[in-house]
Amino acid sequence: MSEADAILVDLQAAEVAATGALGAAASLEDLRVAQGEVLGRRSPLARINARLGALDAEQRRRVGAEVNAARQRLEARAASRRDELEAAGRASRLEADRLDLTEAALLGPRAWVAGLPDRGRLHLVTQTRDELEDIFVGMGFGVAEGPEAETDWYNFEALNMPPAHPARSMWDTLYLDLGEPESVVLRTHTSPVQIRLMESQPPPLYAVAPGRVYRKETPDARHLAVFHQLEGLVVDEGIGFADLAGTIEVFTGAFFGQGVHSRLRPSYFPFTEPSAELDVTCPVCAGSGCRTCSQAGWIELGGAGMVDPNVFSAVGLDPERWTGFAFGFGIDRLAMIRVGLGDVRALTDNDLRFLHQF
Ligand code: FA5
Repeated sequence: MSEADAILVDLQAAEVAATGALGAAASLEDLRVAQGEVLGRRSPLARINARLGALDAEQRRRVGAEVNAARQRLEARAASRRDELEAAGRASRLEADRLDLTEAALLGPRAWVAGLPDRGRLHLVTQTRDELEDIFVGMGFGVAEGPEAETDWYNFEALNMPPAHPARSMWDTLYLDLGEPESVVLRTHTSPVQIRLMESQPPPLYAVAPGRVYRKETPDARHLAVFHQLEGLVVDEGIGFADLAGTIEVFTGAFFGQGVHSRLRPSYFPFTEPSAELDVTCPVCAGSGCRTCSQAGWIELGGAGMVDPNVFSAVGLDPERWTGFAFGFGIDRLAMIRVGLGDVRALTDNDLRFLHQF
């Protein structure tokens, strides 16, 4: 057999062995080693290449082309094996990351207490907001929302507080660095939604608007800097103070249960006239006086009153024709009272031992 033929026989054997070695690589690392062995400088292929020097020019060209073709086939096989191994790696990583949610769902809400995974729940404040919405929807109210970043007009001016009005200091305001200085605020209450409601639809209006509000306050046992309010607004013909008092009383019974009553105390808000502070019987002591209510028997929930004629004028409604009432109370405060919580900050501490009780 000529040397050229001998080389071709060896080449064929080397290619078969090399193809097998590449296909047998079980990992990317295996493949890297196998590639070095079958295509590297000390590989059978490299030794075959070295033998080409002994051939004459014509044979060298012919056999050399065969060696190159074999090398290209082996490189292609190495690349396809790499693709296979990478795809398998991705599939097994995905499989390992899979979350089996069925088990947690089956374990139920008390699972956490037993140290088992738990399916989670809504925050107490969210549960309270949902329940408030349900109660008012049951009384025929719609549910509205407004933006948390408000212009000075909605948060103050349209609510009968022109620039520099002293009542603005009732709310410690956080301003956003947007537009003219002090023109955009983080809303200090949900009352601006009253304006948005009256601007966007004609009376009669019966709506509540729950949402987050912001004040520049240092949190303490009864105050948060970010908390939630529920605004209520009714605008219709012939609405009087008794409608306000009746609505609040029905709501109080529905939320706290029979035995808890409401009362309205004279107060001042620029956007209502007359205005009232809204209290409910302390549900902890049923009105006899305890620590929660500072011995008063009553707990303050929010403010309320008849919509001021200036507010109607600001939104272009005729105060001679339309009358209405508005109220606004703290959702966190309501949740706190109902579960007998001594410190409102527990709602934002994110201590799971606390949150899992509700
Ligand atoms: C207002 O914010 C008025 N917009 C309420 C209103 C609406 C009056 C419509 C008339 C007509 P006030 O600042 O008092 O009023 O807040 C209302 C309620 O929000 C409070 O009674 C309390 O329940 C809750 N609240 C106020 N500040 C905080 C705070 N820092 N942390 C938690 N709750 C608060």
